[in-house]
Amino acid sequence: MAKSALITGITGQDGAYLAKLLLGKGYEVHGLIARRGSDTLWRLREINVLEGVQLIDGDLLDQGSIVRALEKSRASELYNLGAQSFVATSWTQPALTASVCGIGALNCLEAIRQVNPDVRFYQASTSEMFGLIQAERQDEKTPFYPRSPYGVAKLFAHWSTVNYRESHGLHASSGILFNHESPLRGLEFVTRKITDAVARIKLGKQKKLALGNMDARRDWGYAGDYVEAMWLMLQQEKPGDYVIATGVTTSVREFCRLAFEHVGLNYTDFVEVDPRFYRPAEVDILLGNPAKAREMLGWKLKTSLHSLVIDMVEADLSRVSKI
Ligand code: G4F
Repeated sequence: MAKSALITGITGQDGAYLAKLLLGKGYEVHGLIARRGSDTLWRLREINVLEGVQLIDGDLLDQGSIVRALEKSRASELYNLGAQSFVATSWTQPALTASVCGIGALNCLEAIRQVNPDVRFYQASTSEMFGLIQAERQDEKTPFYPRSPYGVAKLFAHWSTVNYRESHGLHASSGILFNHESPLRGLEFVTRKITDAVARIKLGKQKKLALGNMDARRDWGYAGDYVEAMWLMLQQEKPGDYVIATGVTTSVREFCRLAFEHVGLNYTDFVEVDPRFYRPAEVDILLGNPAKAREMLGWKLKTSLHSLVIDMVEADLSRVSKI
């Protein structure tokens, strides 16, 4: 019988790639979907997985709907990717962020306990929990110091996952994923904001690009590579926490340079700094050490930042040219 998986946040970037990966492995894939947005399904459509997945109405804030989704899907794996994932918004909507990112994870863990404690659980933890970094390269042992309401909420979810593993013996794992991007990234995130602007500027549809802190540095990988790590975590005999990262850190400025350079432009001619995009507290630099994932999961990074930038710019050129 085919294995069944339930994904919260299936309409997001990671949800779409994970759905594709699991369908390719012969899983029955179910997605919990809160039908709030206007076209929340575009990513699933774009990578041709919409037809293959089964969508179940429900909300992370409503534990009963997670219970029903687990019963209906008979899932043996639950991937909790649902979130208010835009860090900047977490300062203007801190309580919503805490509920969705924090209580949402707790609701999943409780639902598993209620329906079937053998269901394996993946929690989408994040490098944002390291915030004001306490070590030059962050790994599973680095102390956390979140700098945003989002980071604080995710830390609650992370420790809840550890706690349910230790208190109730659940097979609950946390992937501490560093930033991961793709052509399916939302336009509010800096990488996609840049590649979309590069395409519009190149095609004469935009003149300037306004950014915030261009000196911030991130460890950027490709989302398609990272969802494989999620799956690998749930295939291990024992649950655990794993850092997933590239081990390379790059500034927003350098990302801009690479993206503009790909279309033969110089970013300094188009990019302006606008303090409106500064954050009340910044995470200046992130740099992960994925050694444990490499050793224990056999996880391998396949995509370089340079080829990721090119893929994103090319995808946006193709999209913008059709508008
Ligand atoms: O692309 P960002 O908005 O991503 P951020 O805040 O690092 O968060 C992402 O990665 C986390 C993992 O560490 C996830 F947990 C989270 O859900 C999300 O996926 O911003 C990246 C950096 C920041 O330092 C920001 O201040 O880029 C800087 N930045 C500079 N100008 C900008 C802009 N960010 C955005 N979004 N827009 C700007 O104009």
